[in-house]
Amino acid sequence: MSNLHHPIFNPEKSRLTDGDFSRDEVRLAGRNSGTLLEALRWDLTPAGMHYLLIHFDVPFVETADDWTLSIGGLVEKPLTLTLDDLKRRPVRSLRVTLECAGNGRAGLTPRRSSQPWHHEAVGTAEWTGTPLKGLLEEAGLSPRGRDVVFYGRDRGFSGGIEHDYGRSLVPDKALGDDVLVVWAMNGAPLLPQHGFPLRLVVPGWYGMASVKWLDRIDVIDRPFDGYQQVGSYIYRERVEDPGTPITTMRVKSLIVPPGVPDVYTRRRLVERGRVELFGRAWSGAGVPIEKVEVAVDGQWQNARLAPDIGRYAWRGWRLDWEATPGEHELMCRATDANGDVQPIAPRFDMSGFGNNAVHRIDVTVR
Ligand SMILES: Nc1nc2c(c(=O)[nH]1)N[C@H]1C(S)=C(S)[C@@H](COP(=O)(O)O)O[C@H]1N2
Ligand SMILES: [Mo]
Repeated sequence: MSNLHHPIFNPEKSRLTDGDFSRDEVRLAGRNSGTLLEALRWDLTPAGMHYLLIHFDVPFVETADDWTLSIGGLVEKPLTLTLDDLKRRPVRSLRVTLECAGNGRAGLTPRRSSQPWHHEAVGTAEWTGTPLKGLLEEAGLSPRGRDVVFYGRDRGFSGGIEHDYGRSLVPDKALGDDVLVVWAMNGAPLLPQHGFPLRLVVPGWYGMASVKWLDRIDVIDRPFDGYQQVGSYIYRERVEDPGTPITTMRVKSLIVPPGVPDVYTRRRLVERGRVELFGRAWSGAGVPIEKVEVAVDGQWQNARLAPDIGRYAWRGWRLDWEATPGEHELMCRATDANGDVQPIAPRFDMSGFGNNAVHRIDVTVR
């Protein structure tokens, strides 16, 4: 079932490059679209504009009628639930900002050959479902349960290992109030590419934890050692580092590019005079944003924060800029309530994870 090795699927762990984007990277970029930076204006990213990250193939699921979620392993009462069973349970909606842990990978030198995100692998949606906690309580976790594993219906090879997409949470985390088993996004059924008909949403964590096409939960007596848990999603500065498992999102912010773009280079042209700069800032684990600063040509000023739209959702920010003719560089930098602040330069990671360096945009003012 798992851990099957096949000679034509080579482990890709240490594939670093600093050259042009390869055909494989471009193909991945076409499959996994990002949220357009101008779409950061919406509090809730419209579903068709929300970024996508699909490791394998989107499973072909025409109807939710025969979908079931099974909960088994070290539980007192194994459960098999249909979508209707789930929808009769307590319903909860949460606004959640999801960001891919690989967001910003393309900004590192060298970079890992993988999905070449620049800045756009982040979006915010209102997810509706039922708390995972209630399901696990009904099934009754055995005291021997050490890890709760979530499997999607998608399957493929990564690092030479064939597996169903699977991720785990320790029981304490899985039994938290805010982890949801979700069937709707922004008030509509999940789109196929976002996990139809059912997915997990783990607020405050990078996206990999929010398993799509969720059909099986397995409680096990040891830490889960599936590929997506131990073979990937580990911060490592060098191949030989044991590394640190990736969990919550790092503090980060982005600017909606002002003015108008060049179609190919995306270089911006801005008219002189007052320009309202707008962007978003977020952090992980429900930690609020404390401040956002914006630099024009290296001079930092505080931006105004827009109203809070939810504990796990990004925060809007604004700054009025008197744009003067010439070439300018804009940057933004967020600080969260823990005092964590974005670095100016990216810190290197072997797999290109967790790059939360400040966002920079060059503009020409006319
Ligand atoms: N089953 C399954 N779940 C998955 C993935 C996947 O490939 N398969 N990708 C993960 C990753 S890495 C991210 S960033 C988020 C992306 O969610 P979205 O495509 O709905 O934005 O889904 C996560 N859940
Ligand atoms: Mo991701």
